[in-house]
Amino acid sequence: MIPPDHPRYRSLVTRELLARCAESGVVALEGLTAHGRGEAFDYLLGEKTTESALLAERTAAALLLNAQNPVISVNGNTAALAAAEIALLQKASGARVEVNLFHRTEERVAKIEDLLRNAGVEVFSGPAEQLLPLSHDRAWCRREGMYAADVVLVPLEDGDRAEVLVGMGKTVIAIDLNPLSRTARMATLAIVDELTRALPAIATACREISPEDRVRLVKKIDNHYFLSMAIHDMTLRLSHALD
Ligand code: PTJ
Repeated sequence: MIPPDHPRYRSLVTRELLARCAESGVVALEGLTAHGRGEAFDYLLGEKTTESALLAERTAAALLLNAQNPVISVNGNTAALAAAEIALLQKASGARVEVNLFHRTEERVAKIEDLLRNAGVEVFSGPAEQLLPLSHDRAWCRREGMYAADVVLVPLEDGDRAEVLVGMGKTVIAIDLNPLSRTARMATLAIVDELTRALPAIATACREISPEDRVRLVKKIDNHYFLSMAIHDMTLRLSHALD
């Protein structure tokens, strides 16, 4: 039992949730270490959304709303942490939601799809094909889903798929607390923020963004700016950590 007055209450509850989801097979065991890496970077951000991350979130909203076939890709960690937030973002953006896994089994796909549906997500499912040029199981996706998408949101990605999707001419939005990760650097737009803060911020922006901003924000997306601002904010915080 985690006492609510524990100073790290939220973090501990989240870990407990992920441990339970690992036991049930929704989260891959490897997903627990991925979460730990994310937590470490979030410490460096002060566990809050920075100004530049908020701008990236508004830009992501513009990209999703301007897209013809936007797709939100969901893995085990994302489903466990943020199924309800995915449902809200789907409503606000009109994007398809598709499960795509690195540690893929049909059983895990079904469990994650069920979890999403129970949270109100309309899941784009059905038979997947090995359509992406990748030598691992993230290659499996749906022809009318991720394969046909023009904009793909990839939270907590594991690396080379972002590069492949960009190579296929797609716009890739990553959510990744690590601004040094391959995913963050390969993406068209990296949101360096924690998943459960980033998704509601994108959904809110989808509802509030003006038609002018929808055009203005996507005119010239400078991912280097977003990454360097995240590194700058982390460095600043580190240099004043013991003040
Ligand atoms: O469910 P599967 O089988 O598809 O597997 C999913 C994992 C997460 C295991 C897989 O994609 C993986 O191995 O990911 P990586 O390479 O560890 O990358 C995950 C990235 O997400 C890391 O850079 C973390 O810093 C970041 N991250 C972890 N938790 C969060 C996060 N970013 C934002 N919010 C978080 N909560």
